[in-house]
Amino acid sequence: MTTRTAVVVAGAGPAGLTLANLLRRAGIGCVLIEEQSRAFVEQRPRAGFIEEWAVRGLQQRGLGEKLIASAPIHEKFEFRFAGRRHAFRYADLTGHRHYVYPQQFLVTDLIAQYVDAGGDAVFEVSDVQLHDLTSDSPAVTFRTADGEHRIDCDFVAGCDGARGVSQGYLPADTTVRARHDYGIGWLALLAEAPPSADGVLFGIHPRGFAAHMARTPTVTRFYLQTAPGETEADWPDERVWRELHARLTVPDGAIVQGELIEKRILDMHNYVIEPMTYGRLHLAGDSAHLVAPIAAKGLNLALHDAFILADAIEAYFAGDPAPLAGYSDACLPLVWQYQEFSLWLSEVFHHSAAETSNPFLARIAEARMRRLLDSPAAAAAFAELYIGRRSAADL
Ligand code: RFL
Repeated sequence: MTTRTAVVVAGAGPAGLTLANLLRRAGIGCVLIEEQSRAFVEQRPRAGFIEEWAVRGLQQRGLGEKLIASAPIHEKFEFRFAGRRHAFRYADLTGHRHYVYPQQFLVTDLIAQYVDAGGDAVFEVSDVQLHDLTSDSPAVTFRTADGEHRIDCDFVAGCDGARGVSQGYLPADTTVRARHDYGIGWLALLAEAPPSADGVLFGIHPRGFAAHMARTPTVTRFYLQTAPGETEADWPDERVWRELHARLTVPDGAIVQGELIEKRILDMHNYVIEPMTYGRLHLAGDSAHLVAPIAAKGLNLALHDAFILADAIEAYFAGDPAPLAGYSDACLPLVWQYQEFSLWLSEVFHHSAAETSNPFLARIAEARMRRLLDSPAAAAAFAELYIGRRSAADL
């Protein structure tokens, strides 16, 4: 099968689905291709925290109704540090909140809005290849159970995440691949347990960092900092709960246990690919920049890219190529702000565990924590970065 469309969007994650919906609504031809099945991506758990500006951005574009109607709103979190609870009310400091909406719910909503309204999507594709990206008419080839396919197009949107093929098409000699490894892992856990608190708990502890994040009334996410090289096999359930209790429990704050339904080691690293564009290929979301989930920023950046790319492609077809030429430059400042915040926050979260190996770093982390808790100015600056506050004019 050979077809032609304006834009081939590779990847049905938040970036690709948002972009595909916006292009379809703008009357721009678009085919969305996805390596996994629809059922798989609709159930894949990942993010949960979406910043208010991103939710408003979806809402303004007619994509956030279900999220707004059902997502709980979070206005504060709690540090558990030095054996005490320290509430941190960032909404009071910024006027902005988080919406807690599991990523698979957002993906499900966006697929329904796109496919049910007649959007063209092909799931379970394999052997995706991009062609002639520096010509006026690039193409994407792929295979499905029905055979080989080729789609000629004007642009390719590489929204295929950190393990996709798109980023591999950016040439080595003109592309900067900036990467940072944190040298630690996180054990990402989902437990069939009600939340132990009404918000997020960050446990800063000499045994290592731990976190609790309410997801739904029956499922809670936890994270545990792990040593380099550890695997899931090093973390039997009994050790998981022992460490969660040790790192998060304070005298008036216990942790509710449940059955562990996900247990996955995440290697903590970040990268940014610059520029995010090569010829007629534009990367968006994790394919262009990965932010370890330390500060819960990746999904928010994926939406930010998708909003900018959709507007730029729409402008291009309306006769103004400048926004598309400036797409990468428009995205990268926020990407680097969020990367910097993640790195800073990582040192606060993880360096307490260096008590024996590097007491200097452990004391620096403690000094930062105390400044955050004692100085209103430091707290305000932190809150603004944590909520990623952006003005409505930026959307
Ligand atoms: P995705 O979501 O990875 O989607 C890419 C899609 O592309 C498909 N694909 C292909 N399709 C076609 N052809 C190919 N060759 C393909 N190769 C791959 C994949 O199957 C997939 O469906 O990327 P996108 O859209 O850029 O979205 C990024 C977000 O998924 C990611 O940044 C967040 O999940 C990060 N993240 C968080 N971000 C937040 O903003 N807030 C959070 O609370 C938060 N929590 C998290 C997170 C990431 C986590 N993990 C799994 C690393 C919690 C965790 C545990």
